[in-house]
Amino acid sequence: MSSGRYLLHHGLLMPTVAHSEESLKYAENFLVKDTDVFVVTYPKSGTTWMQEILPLVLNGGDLTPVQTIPNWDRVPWLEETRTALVVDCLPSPRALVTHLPYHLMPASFYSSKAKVIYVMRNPKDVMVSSFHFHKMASFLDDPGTFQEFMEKFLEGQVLFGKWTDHVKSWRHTELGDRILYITYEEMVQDLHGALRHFSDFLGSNLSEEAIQRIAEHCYFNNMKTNSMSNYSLVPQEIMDSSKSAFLRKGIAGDWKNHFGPEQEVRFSSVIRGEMEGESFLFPWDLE
Ligand code: PPS
Repeated sequence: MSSGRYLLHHGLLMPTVAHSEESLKYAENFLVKDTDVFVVTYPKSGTTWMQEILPLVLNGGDLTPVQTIPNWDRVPWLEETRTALVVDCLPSPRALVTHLPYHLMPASFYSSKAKVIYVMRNPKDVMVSSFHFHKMASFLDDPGTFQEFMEKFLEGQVLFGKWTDHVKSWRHTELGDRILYITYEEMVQDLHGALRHFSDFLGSNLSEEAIQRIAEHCYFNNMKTNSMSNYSLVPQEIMDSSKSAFLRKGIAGDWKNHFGPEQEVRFSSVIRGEMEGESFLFPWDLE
């Protein structure tokens, strides 16, 4: 690991390109409002997609923000350096994303009425997406071979630590009906249905027509062309889309094109072991 590229926050690796001691202090002391909505994800689970969806669900389907504001300023990451700069420009209700585990949220979050949408994705696809991201992002270490990266992923020597710790932390909360769980796979399968869920959960009361319009805009092939969301605004020396696009494939199950049989067995058995005793079901096969 190249030290200048990462910092460690409570044992979790974060890239210094977007995180600093100050931004993490800022996140810790952030004053959460009751009307705030947080999207929570482990990296590569659908964050950018939700940065597109959430403003539209909250504003009734007006495309202006997603056509004019880059995703990182439109729905900023609580823990990143941009938040302090743009927070005063956010419309109400404020929409934020975070990769933080539950216990590292700001103190004011727990006693607030802020709502949370937690998006989970098949960890095999998360790892594949992350592997390609490490190849195209010059601010991250080279991932090495797929096998080497898999071992790092399973050990939690990757951004934001272990996938299993993240999903478990957000399953054991006191949030009750303040949190909605959804999977990337459900969104891929039925985006329209997912949008209806979000609308009901957030009390947005979206019409069928508005949901249809939002869905059309947020389908992978359409969203991929939105320069405010596809990271084409970032210089090529920082993110090289000729190596891999940020919005790469946008499908469920791409892991099947990457994992060999032994890798699949090893990966599944580690994840299964760490999820033992957990009652929640996955919409994918862990075999
Ligand atoms: S990050 O770096 O944590 O913000 O990455 P994140 O946005 O969470 O994850 C990137 C993956 O999400 C896919 N994506 C989408 N899939 C389907 N539909 C839409 N609209 C969409 N937008 C982003 C993106 O392609 C990455 O997955 P992969 O498997 O690499 O394609």
